Amino acid sequence: MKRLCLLALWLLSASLSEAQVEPCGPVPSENQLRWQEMEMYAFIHYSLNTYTDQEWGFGNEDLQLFNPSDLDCRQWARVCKQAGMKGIIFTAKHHCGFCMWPSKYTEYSVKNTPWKNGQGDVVKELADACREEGLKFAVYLSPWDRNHPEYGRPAYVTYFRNQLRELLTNYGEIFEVWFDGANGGDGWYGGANETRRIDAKTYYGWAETFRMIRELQPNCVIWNDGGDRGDLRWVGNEAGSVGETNWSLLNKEGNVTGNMLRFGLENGDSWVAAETNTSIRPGWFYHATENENVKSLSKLMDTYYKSVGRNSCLLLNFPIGPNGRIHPTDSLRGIAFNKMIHEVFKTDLAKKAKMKTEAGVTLIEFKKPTAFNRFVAEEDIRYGQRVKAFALEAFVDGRWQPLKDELVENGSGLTTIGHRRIICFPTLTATKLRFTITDSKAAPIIKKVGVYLAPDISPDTPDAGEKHASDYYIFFGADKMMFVNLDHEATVTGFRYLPPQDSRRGLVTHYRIAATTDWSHWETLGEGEFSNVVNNPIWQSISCKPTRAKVIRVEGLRLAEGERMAYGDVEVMTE
Ligand code: FUL
Repeated sequence: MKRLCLLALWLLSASLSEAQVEPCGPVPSENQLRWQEMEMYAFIHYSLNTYTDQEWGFGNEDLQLFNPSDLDCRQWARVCKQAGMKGIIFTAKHHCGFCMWPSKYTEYSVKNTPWKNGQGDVVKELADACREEGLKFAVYLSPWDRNHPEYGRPAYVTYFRNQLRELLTNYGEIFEVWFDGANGGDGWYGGANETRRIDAKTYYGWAETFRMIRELQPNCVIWNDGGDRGDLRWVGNEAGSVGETNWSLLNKEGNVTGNMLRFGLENGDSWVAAETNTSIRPGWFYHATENENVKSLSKLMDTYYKSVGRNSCLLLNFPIGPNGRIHPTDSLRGIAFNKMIHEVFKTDLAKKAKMKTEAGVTLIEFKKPTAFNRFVAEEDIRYGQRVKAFALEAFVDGRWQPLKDELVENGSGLTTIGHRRIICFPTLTATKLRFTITDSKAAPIIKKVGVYLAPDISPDTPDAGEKHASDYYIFFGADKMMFVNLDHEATVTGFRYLPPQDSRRGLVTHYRIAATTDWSHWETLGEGEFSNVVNNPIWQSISCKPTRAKVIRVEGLRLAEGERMAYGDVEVMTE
């Protein structure tokens, strides 16, 4: 194994004066460093969609629908805090254009709803609640606005900036602004009811908007997807994972490919760290049909390892229900999640061991055979991200055994480190652990290594919700098409569908199911009718010939009622 000869910086950075350390490549700004330290913060999706059971409103939804009986932003803030979130990003305006604050630039806002007789301001209530709980506050302002008559023309950009100015001046410190890149084209647009295309790079005039943000909120980071490069980047999916190789770099100019979002760019010229966004449920907005599908504790831990554990921050969404509160299942799960993170990382076994570092090799010698299954390393990213690859070996039964990241399918997964890297492997009992940096852009500056023993999560773990559907990542490609993404490629022998239990809406009566390993070749697993399912909505089972699959596509060819298919649970049978 190639070992790098490292400078004395290794683990000793604290004893060197900062002036002696030369940065390597781009380094994070103060704002980006502060942001990285947050590690986890919440998204809250709440809008008129909550009352129409939609993910994307068209822009003509009736304002009378917004009248929550029990809206309580303090409950949101308390839950998020107990779930370990350091702040909240709120959908002040989603694509439908409805404003959760009484903007003076539009009539399409809370001020014309029955809620509090039009006197309410959800943004203010939440900003205040966050401050009371010691959380930071941030806003999601959708550039795409399907309500505004001028969308697509210059007047809308002025409107958008006016709204942003309201949000950045009236609600205290804002830690992040979130500009979604979605622009599906069609919308109500003040009654025009048409499709409008814009060029996201030129239309919004981002440079001027960014200048305004820097001036009004100098400590704020910008997340921008689709226009000028912001401070943070999307990871290319909403499933909750960034690449195991994750450089916090991109080029300032030029197109960003899916791979660049996922892995960053090793030699990028700008620091653009990865923010991993995902929802605690399949959807971003609340749907009663998903109450049984809140992600399980093990799925959330997997998300944590694949985001915070891969040099990213985790932005975890909690939808608000029609009553104006976070659903109890989501809050209990969120709290269980935070508890589990504390449980896993409460005892650093390396602290009780003898640790020495020489020529880039750190040897941890335990006093007695010690069981562990997690390894953590952290670079001091103030001086740039340096490590390209490393090795981990455990001394078990008298010989060195190489370890790999069990959450990575191809290769060992032992590549970049950055702010924090967590490596998961099956529990082993060893007397020594060896951590060797094998490739690095410059002398690595490692500020911490740690070794931990994570407890098992079982269906008996309180509030863990360990059951079928929550183990898969499920999402909708269209109203009548859902995808079930398996963690690993597997041989599928059947599929089970539990209809929604409390309503016929979305219940699938006729189905078609297909499988793929590569998203391009689909193998049909079955097509037909779930007989008597309306009267008796029990588990429906379909067997198929053994087929390799990574993703299952389920089409609801006919529904008992409604336009959007729904499910109570699903299960994929594998060999
Ligand atoms: C997406 C949006 O289109 C979704 O509705 C949601 O807000 C998510 C966080 O970003 O791209």
